[in-house]
Amino acid sequence: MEQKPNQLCFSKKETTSNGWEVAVVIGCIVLVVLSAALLPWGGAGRAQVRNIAVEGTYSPATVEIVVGRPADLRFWRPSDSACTRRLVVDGLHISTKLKPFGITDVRFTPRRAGHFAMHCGMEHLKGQVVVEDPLNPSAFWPVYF
Ligand SMILES: [Cu+2]
Repeated sequence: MEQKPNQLCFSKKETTSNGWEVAVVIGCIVLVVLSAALLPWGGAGRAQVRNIAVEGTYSPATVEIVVGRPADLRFWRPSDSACTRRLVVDGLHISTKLKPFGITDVRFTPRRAGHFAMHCGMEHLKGQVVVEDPLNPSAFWPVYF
């Protein structure tokens, strides 16, 4: 009885509201999924900067980057020990000297995915550069797929 005057209005409002809520929720999910999927390719021109300290070990020892995008590995070497002078990354054509008491930028664009061993000239210090390919995860996770 009481709801008779605005029954039409009420039911109409409810339907509209539900439709909007569903649309907004679906829209949000689509946006989140899309942005997450596109994130690795976002800003193709921007370098992937990673900072690595070189003192007794590489810290962090594992550096993760994405294939096809410029990378800038910044090696900070706070000593002049002969051991840490040369940096070699197998398979990525990297063999360079790291300057003592400073930062050396090692810039390159990885063209293939995989795990690449990173080490000093004498292979005392060891680490790895992991190049991920979001389009081909099997190259990145050979053990699991
Ligand atoms: Cu060494």
